[in-house]
Amino acid sequence: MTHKDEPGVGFLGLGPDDDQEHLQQVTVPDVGPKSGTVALVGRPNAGKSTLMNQLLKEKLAIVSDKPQTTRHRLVGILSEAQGQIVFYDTPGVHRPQHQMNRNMVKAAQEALNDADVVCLLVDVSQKPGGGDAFMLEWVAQVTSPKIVVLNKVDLVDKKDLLPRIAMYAEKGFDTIIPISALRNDGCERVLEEIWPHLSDGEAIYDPELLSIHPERFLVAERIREKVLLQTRDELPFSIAVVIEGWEERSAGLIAIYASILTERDGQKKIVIGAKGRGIKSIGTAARHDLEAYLGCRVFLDLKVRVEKDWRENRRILSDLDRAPYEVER
Ligand SMILES: Nc1nc2c(ncn2[C@@H]2O[C@H](COP(=O)(O)OP(=O)(O)OP(=O)(O)O)[C@@H](O)[C@H]2O)c(=O)[nH]1
Ligand SMILES: [Mg+2]
Repeated sequence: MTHKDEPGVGFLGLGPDDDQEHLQQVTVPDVGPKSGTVALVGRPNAGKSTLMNQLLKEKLAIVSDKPQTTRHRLVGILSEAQGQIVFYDTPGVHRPQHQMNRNMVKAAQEALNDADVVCLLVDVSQKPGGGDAFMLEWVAQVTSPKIVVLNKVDLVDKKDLLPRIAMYAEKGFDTIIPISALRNDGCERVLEEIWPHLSDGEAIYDPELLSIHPERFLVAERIREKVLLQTRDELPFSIAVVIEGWEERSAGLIAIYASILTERDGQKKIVIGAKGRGIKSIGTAARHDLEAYLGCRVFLDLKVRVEKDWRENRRILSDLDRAPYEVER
């Protein structure tokens, strides 16, 4: 992994040349002849990001127990002996109440339309309901090969699983794979089922890449993960993290200046917490994670800023959307 970012200039601290940076690098042996894209879609909290991380054998996507954790299409690249799979981790499909959420559902929709193979994830620990029926209609819009992944089997009895399998079989799905993404149980089978659907073709991205997103975006995401894990009620939905500045102070020390956006003053107070304990604990967790992730010491300056109703603010949303852009293929 390299850290070539310059100190930030824009709202997100993204310099003009940042779109040339693909900083996540992995060492890969010869990559086989197959290639294609796979969209991981489903309702919020189904375990899409957990599964993608397991398949990539790296923590690329952030994960939390709060729904709507993923807000953009996240590209994860797996290059191995059989070929290259480009995964699209997507926001969970839900009824959108804000402009941000409409963007999220649109991002999932676009990934679904773009992908060569669709992987529909279902959380089997939740009773089947209207949301699952909606997802079925949703994936029915595309003609690409589809795989149903029944996730979180560690939380249910086998006898409760069988009717779920039968239900999806009845709907015409040939491939239904029960897994526990959390325990990495059954995930390899997902890959085994994907490969035969992919054609021979050149690798889509440089096989050394794990992802295509700017490192600053991935860092902001990791900070946001810590906020999600340490907040509750409506707060996880109403925060965003922006990188305001990024400075390589010396070899082995990076200073990162980040803001946590909240929608209201009251939310800001909650994030900061009594005597600053909330923000301190978020900052400590984030710093430890970033030091391990970036492989160097990190000075993390975290501030909380109120941006009233930012989830409806197209300018802010467009700045946030600029971060995880995709490289032209
Ligand atoms: N018990 C159990 N928990 C799981 C499993 N897979 C994921 N989880 C948990 O489910 C929660 C949601 O996981 P995510 O991977 O963030 O789910 P997601 O589908 O990406 O969610 P959104 O991004 O909000 O759409 C987290 O707390 C995970 O640890 C599983 O197989 N078993
Ligand atoms: Mg997710």
